[in-house]
Amino acid sequence: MSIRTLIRGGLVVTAADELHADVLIEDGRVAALAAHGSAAAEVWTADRTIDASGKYVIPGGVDAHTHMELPFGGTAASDTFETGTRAAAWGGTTTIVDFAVQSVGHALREGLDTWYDKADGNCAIDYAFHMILSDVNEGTLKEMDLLVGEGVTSFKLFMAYPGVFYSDDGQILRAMQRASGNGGLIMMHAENGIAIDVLVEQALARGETDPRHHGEVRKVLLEAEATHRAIQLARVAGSPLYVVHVSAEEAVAELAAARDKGLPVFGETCPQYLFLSTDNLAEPDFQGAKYVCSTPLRPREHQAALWRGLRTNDLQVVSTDHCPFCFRGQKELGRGDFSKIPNGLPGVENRMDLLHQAVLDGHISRRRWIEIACASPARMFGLYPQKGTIAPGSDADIVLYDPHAEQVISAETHHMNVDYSAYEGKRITGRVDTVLSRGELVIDRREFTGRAGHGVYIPRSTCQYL
Ligand code: DUC
Ligand code: ZN
Ligand code: ZN
Repeated sequence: MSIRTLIRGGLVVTAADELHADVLIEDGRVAALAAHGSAAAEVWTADRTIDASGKYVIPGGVDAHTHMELPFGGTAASDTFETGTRAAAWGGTTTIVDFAVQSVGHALREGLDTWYDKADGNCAIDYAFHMILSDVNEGTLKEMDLLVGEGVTSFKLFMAYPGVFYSDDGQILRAMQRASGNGGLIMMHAENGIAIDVLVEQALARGETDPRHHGEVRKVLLEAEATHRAIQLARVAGSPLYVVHVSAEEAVAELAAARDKGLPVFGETCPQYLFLSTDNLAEPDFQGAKYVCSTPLRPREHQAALWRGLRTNDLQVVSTDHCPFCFRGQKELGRGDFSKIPNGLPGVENRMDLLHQAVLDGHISRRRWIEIACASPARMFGLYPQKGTIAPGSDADIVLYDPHAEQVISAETHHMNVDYSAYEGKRITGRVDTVLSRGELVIDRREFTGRAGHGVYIPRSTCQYL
C-alpha cells in the first residue's frame, strides 16, 4: 500500500540549495517540493504528516566505503549487514556501498555472490557493492565487464598488503586499461606495501611492537609515492582514478597536482583522519590498537590539509571505511605485535554527525556537508539522483536532523556491534531525529522502526563525473 507522506516546515538542505520547503512523498519517492506556506503546499493532503519545524530536512547519507563482515587478519569485521546497516540508519545514512572481496585463486563472480548472500534480506537500508580485485588475471579482467553490466561499476585495487590483496604495477595497469574500456572506476588503496613490510619487519626486530609503530612504519612518503604512482599508471592507461582513505597532506598534494592538470582523479578521506591523530595511536596500555587502520592516522598537522582539500574539491567524498573490530578478542590479537592488530575503525554511525560538527567548527559549509556526505558519493558511484538529493523522482531517503540537539558519542549508546567508540566522550551538537528510507520510517523520533530486509540491492551506473 502506498502511503502519502508530507514533511512540513523544515529547512531543506541539499548540495545545491537551502530552502524552507515542504516535501511530498508518494510511492517511496519524492513527488514534489513547494515553499512552506505557499498555495501549492497548503493544498497538499497526506496520510501522514511529519512536523519538521526547527529541523533540517536532508538527503540520507551515502557511505561509499564500508566493510561489513570483512574477513581480515584471521578474524572478521564485527558488524554484520544487519547490525551495520541498522547503525548506519541511526546515524542518518540510508545507502552504503560495501566491498565484495575476490579471494586469490577464485573468480569475481564467486566473491560477489558471497556478498549478495551476506546482505540479502538483512539490511535496514539500501546497499550496493564495489568489487575488490585480489587476483588480476585474464579471467578477472573479462569478468570486470560483466560486473559493470550488472551495476558493480567500481573496483578496488591494493598497492598494500602483499600476499593478501596486493596487486603489482602490471596487474594494476591491466585492470586500469580494462576499466578505461568498460567505464569502471578504479579505486586505489595507495600505500607502498612492499616497502612498508620491510619497515614492519625491521621495527619488530628492534622490539617496537606497540600500536603506535603501526603509524610510524606506514610512512607519509609511502602513501604519497603510491598515490603519485597510481596517478601515473592511470594516465598511461587512460582511466579515471579514485584514491580511497587519503590521510596525508603529501597525498592530497599529489591529487591536487593531478586535478590541476585536468586529470580525472578523485579522492576520499574519512572522519578518523579529520578528527583523530597519532596521539590516539600512542594511547598507553594497548588502547592505541583501537585506532589501528590503514592508511594510518597521521600527526594532527595533516588535518588542515584534508579540510582544505575538502573545501577546494581536491577531495570530493567523505566515507567511513567502517571496518570494526572489538577491542576484546579482536584488536587484542596484536598484543606484542602491532602487525597482527586487525586494521579498521568503526564509524558508519558517526559520519553525518561529525561532519555536521565540522560545519559548526567552520571547516565546511552546510551545503558542502551534504555534498561530500550525500551528493558527491552518489554521483561518484552512479547512484544520483536516485540517492544523494531531495528532488522530484528521487528515492525518499530523507533525514530530519536536529541541529541544536547535544550528544556525547559513546560505545554505551551507539548501535554498532563493537565494544568501543573511536570518538568516546566527544561532544557533538546536532543529532539525527527521524530517518526515512524509500518513504518508510526507519528511525521515528529516535526510535528504531525499521526492519532487516527493507534494504534492497541497488545496481549502479558508471561514475557520473566523467
Ligand atoms: N584498511 C583498513 O583499515 N581496514 C580494511 C582494509 C583497509 O584497507
Ligand atoms: Zn584500503
Ligand atoms: Zn576500506
